Amino acid sequence: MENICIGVVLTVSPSNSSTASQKKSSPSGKKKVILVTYRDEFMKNEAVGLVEAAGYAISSIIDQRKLNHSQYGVGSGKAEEIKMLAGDLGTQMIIVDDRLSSSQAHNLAKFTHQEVIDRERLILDIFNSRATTTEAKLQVKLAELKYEIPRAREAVRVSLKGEQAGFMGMGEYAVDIKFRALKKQMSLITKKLEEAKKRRDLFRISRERINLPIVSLAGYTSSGKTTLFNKLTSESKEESAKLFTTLTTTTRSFEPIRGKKVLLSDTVGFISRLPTYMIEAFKSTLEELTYADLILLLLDASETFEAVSIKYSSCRKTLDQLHINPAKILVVINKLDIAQREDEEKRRELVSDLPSIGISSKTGEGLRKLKVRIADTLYPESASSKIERPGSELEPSGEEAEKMLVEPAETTANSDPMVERIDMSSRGS
Ligand SMILES: Nc1nc2c(ncn2[C@@H]2O[C@H](COP(=O)(O)OP(=O)(O)OP(=O)(O)O)[C@@H](O)[C@H]2O)c(=O)[nH]1
Ligand SMILES: [Mg+2]
Repeated sequence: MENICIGVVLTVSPSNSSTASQKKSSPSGKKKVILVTYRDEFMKNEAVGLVEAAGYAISSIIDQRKLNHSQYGVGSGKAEEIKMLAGDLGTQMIIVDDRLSSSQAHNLAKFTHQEVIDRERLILDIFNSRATTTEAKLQVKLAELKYEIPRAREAVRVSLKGEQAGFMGMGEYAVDIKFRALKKQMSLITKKLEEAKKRRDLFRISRERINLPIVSLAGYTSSGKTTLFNKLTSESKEESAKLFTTLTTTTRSFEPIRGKKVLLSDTVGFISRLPTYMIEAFKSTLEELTYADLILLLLDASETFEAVSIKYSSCRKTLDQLHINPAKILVVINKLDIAQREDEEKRRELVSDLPSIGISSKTGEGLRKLKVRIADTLYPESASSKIERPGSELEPSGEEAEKMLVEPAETTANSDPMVERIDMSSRGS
């Protein structure tokens, strides 16, 4: 997962804007962008999904074999082509589907007169728009700072060498102050996140007091985790084809089989080519997975076998990074109602090292079997000993148990003045 990029920092604004007469937004009011991605179908599709999730309208897609040319990321001939295209289409932004250095982004923005962002900035934008709880907001801010600081350093270095106009138009003294402020924000956020982690730990301990087994949903973004969660717990959390719909963990209890109660957690989805610092920033959320007794790893069977295969290995890698014991994983092949039936055999082969089960969270196909599987795995003892896991004498009453399930992080970010005070607006400034 960490095998890739780390994008550009200072999101760079164009030095002057292109023809004022052209419409900068699509009929739907969305910002018009040019997406520069790879020729690989999987990467291209994923990039399109990310851009759409961020709420931009793609005016044109340019695919390239390489995006690591030193001056602009793309080659100079391609940069020229993009500049013309941007003028013709009246776009506002170029999104490059990889990591760009600060100077690459700056050069491309200056040359094309477009705002330029890279893949990581795009993901951060999506996270930003999705984060609703204090903890999620703080996690995103931390990831943003980790993204910004090294790039700001690079921008200063280049600026001092006289190769690039001053860092955000600032003098050296102002730059120094800005850096100190960024660092201070980072340590404040880290402290806040540690406090949130403590609250999360307390919450976990209270869950342990309930002494119910924990089932966690894991899987690539959009694999259907929340749809399954809602189906099993009768909840109504947001489900959407957009990537990264869920950013915070929700836990609810349900009975897969009468009398055999378990806790079910829905959490943030995975994506490939995510840099380590982003995983780090979301660590406490992802760590929830490490406490699960059973992990349902969802795969989206409606996708091509190539996509299923890439996503599966990406998820396994992430679970490995979190030191999850594979013996706890049950692979759930979801969306059977719209599955690529001809790939069934290959899919089974792909996941053959782990137990697996096929379902449709939408139609309910296979859900009974899944529930029995969950109950059998978590309550292997005979039916008569159902709820009596070790220490169950501590088990609180049903009502008390439900109270303990109120997430610690479910406050809105607005209730935390700290989040409001954070200013990351180097973008476009
Ligand atoms: N046809 C069909 N669609 C499904 C099924 N399960 C989920 N979906 C759709 O897939 C899309 C993604 O579902 P979500 O439940 O939001 O996916 P998620 O894994 O929670 O995604 P993130 O929160 O982004 O990580 C939604 O449009 C769902 O309606 C299924 O079994 N069949
Ligand atoms: Mg979700």
